[in-house]
Amino acid sequence: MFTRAIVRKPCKAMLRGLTEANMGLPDFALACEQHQDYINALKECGLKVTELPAMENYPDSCFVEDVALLTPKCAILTHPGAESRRGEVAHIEDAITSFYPNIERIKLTGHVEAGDIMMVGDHFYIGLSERTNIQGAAQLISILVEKNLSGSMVEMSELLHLKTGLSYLEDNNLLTFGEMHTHTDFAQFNRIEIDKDENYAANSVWINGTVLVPKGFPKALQNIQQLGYKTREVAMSEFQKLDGGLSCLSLRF
Ligand code: CIR
Repeated sequence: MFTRAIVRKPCKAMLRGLTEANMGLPDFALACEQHQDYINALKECGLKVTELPAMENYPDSCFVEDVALLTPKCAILTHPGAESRRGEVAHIEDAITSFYPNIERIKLTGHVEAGDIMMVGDHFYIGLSERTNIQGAAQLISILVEKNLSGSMVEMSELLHLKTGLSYLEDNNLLTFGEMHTHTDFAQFNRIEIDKDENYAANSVWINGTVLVPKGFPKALQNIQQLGYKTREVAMSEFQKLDGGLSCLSLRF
């Protein structure tokens, strides 16, 4: 169960955020509205939410998930593969020190963005992407092992981040899209394949029994409901334009 979340407000500079989506520029006012509803959804799931202020120097800084990994046993600051995002790390450190007295960190030549990390109990799957390299993943695994946790690297080729195409919904249920549906590393899970035309919904988030699902993907929503989960839709159109999914907008712990 999670008790807390950390989010960071979107900034006006988000219009210059990294993206390969080709969906046009985000509407800042609508993004702020959607972000507020996202916070409401986290609160409805019982989380106490720490809201950090917008940071205009970092266009992608609302995607807080990428810059830290928060586990029940430790916090690890990442070293993002995207150069423009590296400065976000020091700012998230300030926010997590009150919750985690000892903070570990990924160092050069390692790169990790935590959108590439999926937690399944005590095990952490780490996607090797353009943002997360082998050196970073190896550092992360040795930190996890010291804490009696474990990690493994996942080869991938099509997705921005591992969780762009995967979401663990607990109870052995895994939402999958594209290459992840047939990936041998996940053969033991009950895989629920998300259709190509709804691929964005492969990034949904389990929080304390409720699954947050991006709004506008009816087949995915129905699939998740058929598994027995309570669901809460959240409009994400403005973040989707920046390749950001539901999980990216918060650190949950
Ligand atoms: C980026 O490219 O870094 C941002 N525009 C989107 C980050 C999305 N984060 C995630 O999937 N964990």
